[in-house]
Amino acid sequence: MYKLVFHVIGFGLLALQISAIPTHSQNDILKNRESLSTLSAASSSTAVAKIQLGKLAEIALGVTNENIIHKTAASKHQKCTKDKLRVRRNWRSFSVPQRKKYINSVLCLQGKPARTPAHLAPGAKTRYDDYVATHINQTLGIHFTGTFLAWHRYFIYEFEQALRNECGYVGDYPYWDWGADADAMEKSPVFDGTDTSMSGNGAYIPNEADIILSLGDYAPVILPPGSGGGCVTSGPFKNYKLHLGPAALSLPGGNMSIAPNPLNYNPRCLKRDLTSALLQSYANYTSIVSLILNNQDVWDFEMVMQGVPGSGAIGVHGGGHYSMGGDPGRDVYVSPGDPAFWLHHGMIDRVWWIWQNLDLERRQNAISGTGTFLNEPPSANTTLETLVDIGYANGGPIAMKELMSTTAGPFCYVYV
Ligand SMILES: [Cu+2]
Repeated sequence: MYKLVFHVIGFGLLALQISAIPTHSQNDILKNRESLSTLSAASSSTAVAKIQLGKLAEIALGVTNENIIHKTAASKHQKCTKDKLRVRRNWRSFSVPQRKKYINSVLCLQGKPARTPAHLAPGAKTRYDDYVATHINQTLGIHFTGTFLAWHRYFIYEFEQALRNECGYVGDYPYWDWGADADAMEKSPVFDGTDTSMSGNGAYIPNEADIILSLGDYAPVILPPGSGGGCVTSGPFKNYKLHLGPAALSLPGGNMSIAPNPLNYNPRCLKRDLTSALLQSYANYTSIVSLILNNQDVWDFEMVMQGVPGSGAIGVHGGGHYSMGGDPGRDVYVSPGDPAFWLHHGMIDRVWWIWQNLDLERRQNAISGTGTFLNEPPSANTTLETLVDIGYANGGPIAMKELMSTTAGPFCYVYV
């Protein structure tokens, strides 16, 4: 932990010395130092860990702001300046009209025709499906790989661009604060089933069996069923139809549902099985803060986030996905088919952003891993030059190096 404290403070003082524009006062930096000293380890109290996460996010915001001002002063070519900076916000902080505008723009995308040629993905009917098809196609090259974090950063950003450019959305990009829902997902403003949520639980199916996640020769991970299980019955997405998949859908009792061609047209309802116990186990405030504080190396960070195979844990990433449950919540390939996906991955990106900004010098461009799922089959290491491509969803091939900072390359945003 000593290293972390040194680097953050070091960066702050350095910026203060060389920047002509006074941004953060000596007082702010002393305050940061004070708060960092209380951040040497995640508190086992989730209430305290919540405060810790808030402080970490504040530090990340301070570092990002300083950095932009510094880069703007140093180069006329800096594209992301303070006046252009967008904020991404907790769904809880959205007003009712703001929530409705976001939801309407997602519904709009679900009503526009697909760009993916029918011979490539016959089931992709809408612009929304373009994103699901891309994720299905690339799943084995974007999870447990060196591209995982940056690919998903780019993917959700381009989804946001589609909402703005094709559906007139002008609001902020939302994230889902997992920790706040670890006690009762059903009461979450993200999942409460009101017309300002991402729709609610699925219809209750009694006596559901456990979910068994198998991965190669590793011991299976057993997850409890949730409080729903059937089709979503309320909220803005109750009439929404999934068109693609399933590709690897874990069913209660241990079976898996796999369509012969997951890209074929297979219309069906959105199912959910809200499982607060999974957030409680894997994505509570203590788990989030320890993910950020306990992993210095990007390999450890991204593996713990996704759940180290064989450890029995599924990480905050798996915790969020499987807590939605149902279909496609339990299908790694088709997961963007659940409209809550975008808020979940907003939080994933926020956690990465916080982690990066606590030691920018070492973490800004840190990449580890190959181009294939757990390096199976073996492939080359991902580098800053590796190209990622999200197919017909949006945007052309782009190098990893463009995706490492939220205020460089195509990006210009922070989380508040
Ligand atoms: Cu994914």
